[in-house]
Amino acid sequence: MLSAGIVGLPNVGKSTLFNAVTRTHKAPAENYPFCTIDPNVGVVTVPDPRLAKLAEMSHSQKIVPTAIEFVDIAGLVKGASAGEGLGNQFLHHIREVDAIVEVVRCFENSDIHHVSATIDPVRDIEVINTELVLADLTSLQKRRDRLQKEVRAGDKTAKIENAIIEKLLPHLDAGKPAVTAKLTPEEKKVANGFFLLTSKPTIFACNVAESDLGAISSGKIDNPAANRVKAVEDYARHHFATEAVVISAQIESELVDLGENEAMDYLRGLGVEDSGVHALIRAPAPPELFIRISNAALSQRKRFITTTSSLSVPSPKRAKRANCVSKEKLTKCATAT
Ligand SMILES: Nc1nc2c(ncn2[C@@H]2O[C@H](COP(=O)(O)OP(=O)(O)OP(=O)(O)O)[C@@H](O)[C@H]2O)c(=O)[nH]1
Ligand SMILES: [Mg+2]
Repeated sequence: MLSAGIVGLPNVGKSTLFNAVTRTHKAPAENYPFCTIDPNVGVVTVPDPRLAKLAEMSHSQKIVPTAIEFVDIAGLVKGASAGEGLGNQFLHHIREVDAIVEVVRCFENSDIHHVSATIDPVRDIEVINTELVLADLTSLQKRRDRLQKEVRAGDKTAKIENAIIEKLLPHLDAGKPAVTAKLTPEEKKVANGFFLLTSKPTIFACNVAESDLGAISSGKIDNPAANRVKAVEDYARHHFATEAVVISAQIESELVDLGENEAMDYLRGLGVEDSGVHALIRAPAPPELFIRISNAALSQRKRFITTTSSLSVPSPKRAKRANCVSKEKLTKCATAT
C-alpha cells in the first residue's frame, strides 16, 4: 500500500489535515508547536466515482478501491538535518514513506502561532526543502566515501553508483531536490536504492482559511490568500515539477462528522466544487491508476473485482472492446451518469 507522510513546519495544520483526510479525530491538533511527536497513522480509500461505473460496465461483483496510508509526522524546523527539534528522528519517519504531502500555511490568524512569525509559504517550503536536501547530501557523501575502496578495486556496481552520486551531489548542493535531477531511467532505478528524502514524489497542500476558499476557487487575483496559493503553485511547478492542492484543513476536519453529501453541500456553499481532501487523496497516485481496467474484467466478463490498485490503461484494442476507443473517451464513459 502506498504511504504518504504529512510533513511541514510545526503548527501549520498537519494533524488537522490528517484528521480531515482520515475522517477521524484521532490526532491531537492543538495550537502549539510540536503538538505531534509520535506519528499518527491512518488508512484511507481513494474516492473515485468512475469505479462504480466501471464496475457496472464490467459486471463486477465487488469493488475494491485503492487504499493509501497517511502518516502525520512531527513538525520540522530549521536545523532538523543537524538534529534540531528532534530532527533526525522526524527525518527517519519521512524516510519510511513513499510520498510526501507538504502542508504549507496560507491562512492568516494571529491567534495561531507561526514559528517564523509571518505568513510566507514559499519561505516555509524552502526551510523544509533545505533540511531535506542537507540530510540527503550528508547521506550521499557518506555513501560515496564508503564506496571508494570498491571503486578503486574496479567493482562495476560501485563505479555505476559512484557516477550517479557524482551527478546528484552538485544538484543537491544547488539546493535542488533529487527528484528533479536529470537521470536516465536506469540511473533512477539505482538512485532509488539511496533512499533519498528529496527523491520522493511530493505534493503541496496549501492550508487556507475557510473564508478564502471561494475567492481562490473563482481565481480572484486581489485576494492575498489566492496570491499565496499562486506563489506555491508556481514554486511547486518550477522547483519540484509537481503540483499544489488547496485545502481548508480546519473546516474539512470539522465536516468529518457530517455525511458526505451534507459536507459537499456545505463546501459548495463556500464556493468550491470539490473537497480539498478528495483532491489530495487522488493526487499522489499517477492518473493511470484510476483509468486502468483489469485484464480479468475484460477477458472474463463474469466474476471479477474492479479495483483501482489493479487497474491499468487499456490497450486501444481492449478499450475498444469496452466500447471506449481512447483514454479520454474511457474517462468520459466511466464518468458518464
Ligand atoms: N484558522 C485555522 N486554524 C487552523 C487551520 N488548520 C489548523 N489550524 C489550527 O492550527 C493549530 C495547529 O494545528 P495542528 O493540526 O495541530 O498543526 P500541526 O502542523 O500538526 O502542528 P505540530 O504537530 O505541532 O507540528 C490548531 O489550533 C488548529 O486548530 C486552518 O485551516 N485554519
Ligand atoms: Mg501535529
